[in-house]
Amino acid sequence: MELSKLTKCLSMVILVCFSFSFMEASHVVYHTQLTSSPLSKGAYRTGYHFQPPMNWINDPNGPMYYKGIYHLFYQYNPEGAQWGNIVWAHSISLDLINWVPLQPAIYRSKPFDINGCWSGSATILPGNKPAILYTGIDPDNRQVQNLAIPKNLSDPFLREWLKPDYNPVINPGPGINATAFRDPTTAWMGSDGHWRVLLGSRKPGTLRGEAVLYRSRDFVKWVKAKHPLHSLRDTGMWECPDFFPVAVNGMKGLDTSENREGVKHVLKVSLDLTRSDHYTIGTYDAGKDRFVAENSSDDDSTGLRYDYGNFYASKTFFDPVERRRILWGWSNESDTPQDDTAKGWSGIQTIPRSIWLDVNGRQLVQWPIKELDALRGKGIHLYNTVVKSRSHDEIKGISSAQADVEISFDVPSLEKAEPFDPTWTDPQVLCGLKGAYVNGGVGPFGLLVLASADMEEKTAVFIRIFKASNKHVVLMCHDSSKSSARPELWKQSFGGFVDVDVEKGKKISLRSLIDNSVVESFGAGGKTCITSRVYPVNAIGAGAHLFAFNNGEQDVRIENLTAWEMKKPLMNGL
Ligand SMILES: *[C@@H]1O[C@H](CO)[C@@H](O)[C@H](O)[C@H]1NC(C)=O
Ligand SMILES: *[C@@H]1O[C@H](CO)[C@@H](O)[C@H](O)[C@H]1NC(C)=O
Ligand SMILES: *[C@@H]1O[C@H](CO)[C@@H](O)[C@H](O)[C@H]1NC(C)=O
Ligand SMILES: *[C@@H]1O[C@H](CO)[C@@H](O)[C@H](O)[C@H]1NC(C)=O
Ligand SMILES: *[C@H]1O[C@@H](CO)[C@H](O)[C@@H](O)[C@@H]1NC(C)=O
Repeated sequence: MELSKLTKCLSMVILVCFSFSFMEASHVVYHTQLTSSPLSKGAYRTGYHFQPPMNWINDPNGPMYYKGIYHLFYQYNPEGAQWGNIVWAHSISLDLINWVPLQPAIYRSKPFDINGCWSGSATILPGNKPAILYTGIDPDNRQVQNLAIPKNLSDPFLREWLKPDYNPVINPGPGINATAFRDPTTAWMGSDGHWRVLLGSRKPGTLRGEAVLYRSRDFVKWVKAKHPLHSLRDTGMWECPDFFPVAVNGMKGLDTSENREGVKHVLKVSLDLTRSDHYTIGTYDAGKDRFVAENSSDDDSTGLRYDYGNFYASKTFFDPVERRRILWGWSNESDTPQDDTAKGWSGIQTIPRSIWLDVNGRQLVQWPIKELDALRGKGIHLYNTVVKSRSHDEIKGISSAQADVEISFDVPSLEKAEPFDPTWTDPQVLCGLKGAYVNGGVGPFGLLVLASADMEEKTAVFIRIFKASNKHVVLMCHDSSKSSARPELWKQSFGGFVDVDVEKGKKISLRSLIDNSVVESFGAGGKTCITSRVYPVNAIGAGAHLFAFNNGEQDVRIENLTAWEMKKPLMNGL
């Protein structure tokens, strides 16, 4: 089908969905709120991040590409803004930015999922046949794994899904805790022609997190492997595992079953204990079906993270059109459950990110998919502008509550860098200790976003450079401590170290996607990423301002800054 025809199709679907699913929903209004509160003004709804018109969402599920259309499913409560009654909601897109809602694809209807349709993944079987494996909650509240297949493969929208009566295809057997057994990955095929899939679990009676491995010849009958693909003590329950190959050279993504010379593997787990996603780079020993982590990379809570902020239950998929691997993650609210009820919604998905292995081989790099650039509207540019020690400058000329800001800083000298204490191993703790408003030597410098005119409210996105015994250490932080005039909110600061040789170029870049209640930042071209949720009272809409700041002793220079207003895409019928 050609693109124009599809676009027409999609707009028809929008109309249909409007009249079916959301018209009624929009009658549920909350008139009890103070009319002047940002909540009732809808000030926290995001403009270009993925969210449905209302209700609770969490994990992204089964992202895939099929016959010209991108599909995203996600955990959804059709009945309210708190977690519960979970089904697989379903949206489709031509560009991963404009989204059209469909009816839920998988909902509670059979004994094997009557208490919930939890997370899972899609696999494209030979002959271009999508299949979904997901966790169902059975009448005894056991977690079982079910297969769902499209009813009509000629329908590129994949509107209806069948759940065969032979489900569940995987039961929690001996050695498995039936309430700690969930979130099947996309399956991959070994050289023996058999499928493999991972499930997140925790070894009964221990704190050992594990990625349990199952094999199948026909995708229906699954047999547990003797050993997990990988496990690690003291990490607690592993949720939402993700396992995929990455090319050692280049930015191109690989299909999940690819395994050859010049390929490494990534294992990501979501640690229920810390509510954060961690990944490990390593080697997949296909003969033994074991994952061997590299020494540079540790899969406990000290290891690498896609995102050092509010980002969880992420999942990747391979986009065969652009040959890239794309990452989705859930960013939860950090206001209160009462706020969520008043807002009528809770949770967003972060902007889809392309991911690839860094040239240094030690970590992944992430960057917002290029399709996002189509939303850039009015823009302003600054070149060669000094941000003096202990100063801030407003970046005027655009409306910045919904914006994309790219900035590159020159750091003329590192002489004044503060000494690095080697006991500072936790970047989040360090960002709490050395926040944006604690003066430093080289940095803190960066952006103040979602700032009120009087600067009482502001969220800082910044860099701070330290001098360790043999090198410089670069820290990137989000400081949310002054993000809102409301004292009762959770205003956790977040941080990550940035693995760059700052002595060499004496430059560092930041990009922030600002979207009303979310700030999603990419340091050093996507080496370190942080997402925060913030809820200002005054820095909303036209009241949101943008500043460059420097609370270090050393002057820094903006080599180049571009800031764009961001337009609103079609977002699930709104
Ligand atoms: C399957 O989908 C195609 C494309 O949307 C449609 O033309 C056809 O009628 C559908 N078949 C059935 C049995 O629903
Ligand atoms: C099984 O999992 C549940 C839920 O995580 C947990 O409360 C329970 O302690 C686990 N049982 C064992 C034996 O580990
Ligand atoms: C880590 O591995 C690299 C090469 O794979 C090796 O050169 C290095 O010595 C190892 N480091 C440690 C601490 O084991
Ligand atoms: C400045 O940034 C813009 C957008 O990121 C880029 O297109 C341009 O090439 C940059 N200019 C310089 C001088 O680096
Ligand atoms: C998101 O919300 C914050 C604040 O309430 C919690 O501290 C986090 O644990 C929570 N994150 C997830 C993944 O649930």
